[in-house]
Amino acid sequence: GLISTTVSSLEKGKLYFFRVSAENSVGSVVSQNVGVFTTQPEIPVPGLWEYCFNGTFSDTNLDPIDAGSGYLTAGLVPIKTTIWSSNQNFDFSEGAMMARSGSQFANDYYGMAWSGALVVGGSSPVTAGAVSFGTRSDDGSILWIDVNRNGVFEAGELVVDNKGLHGNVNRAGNVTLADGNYKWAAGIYELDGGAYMGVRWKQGVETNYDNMTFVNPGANPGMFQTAATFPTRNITSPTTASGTVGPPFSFQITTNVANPLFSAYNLPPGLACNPSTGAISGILQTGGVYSVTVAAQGTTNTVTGSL
Ligand SMILES: [Ca+2]
Ligand SMILES: [Ca+2]
Ligand SMILES: [Ca+2]
Repeated sequence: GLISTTVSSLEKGKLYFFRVSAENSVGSVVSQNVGVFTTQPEIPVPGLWEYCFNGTFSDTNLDPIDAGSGYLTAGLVPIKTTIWSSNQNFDFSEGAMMARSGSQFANDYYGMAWSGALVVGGSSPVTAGAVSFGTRSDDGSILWIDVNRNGVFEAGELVVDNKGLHGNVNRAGNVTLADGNYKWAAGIYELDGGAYMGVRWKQGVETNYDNMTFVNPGANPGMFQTAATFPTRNITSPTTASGTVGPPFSFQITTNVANPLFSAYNLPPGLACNPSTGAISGILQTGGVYSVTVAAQGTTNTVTGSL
């Protein structure tokens, strides 16, 4: 019969599988074929995601910010998440940060993070070439840019390293970027005592935070969007293949997804897919028509195709 169900908590841009089962008083059966689908990536809007965290945090929540115990992993649940797109300088006193949390954290033991994508070129005030960023913070702060656009922040992409327990300290860094959009994130934690977080930027190479201007997603339309977008990717191999029972069968899955992990579902008996090469091979055991789903998972794209 026709059935429907609602599944929540799915993540963006991921590959999911399902089977259906039916049961009665005699027993149950589970569908032989696996259903495969991918969720859509986030559709960006102007601004930056802003997250407030309540608790005792340290450098490990900033470095790396999207892995391990970092703020932007599934392991930490923010007490408040908003999209910041108002005309307001990135110039937050302790009182300002407490207000942004809706007074959900007190004056000590909290953290904040901001994520989205920096847009270079087009209508953005940021143009291709060297771009500098700086933070002034009490306590530690960082600023990451996914310079190589592979969807994750890596060691060489920590643009501003202002970590550590300290009073107000200025730090700056710079990167060279081409036109496009780049995953961008900043974060701070406050242990106790005073607190402040400021983020500034300037086109070109600038090593002095005081010579830069405040980041302001509202006053610089086009500078930030809430998520990075990556070129559309797909499975590029043929959608049909035929073989005969007996002799070895082989088929190559191809894709323009970078660093793909391949998989194939509902293959005829006797065939298997090599996850690293995308080669489907084996000996066909019975004749018939099979509907196979092939998939390629990369860091920024997950795509499926029919075979
Ligand atoms: Ca404080
Ligand atoms: Ca990267
Ligand atoms: Ca402090």
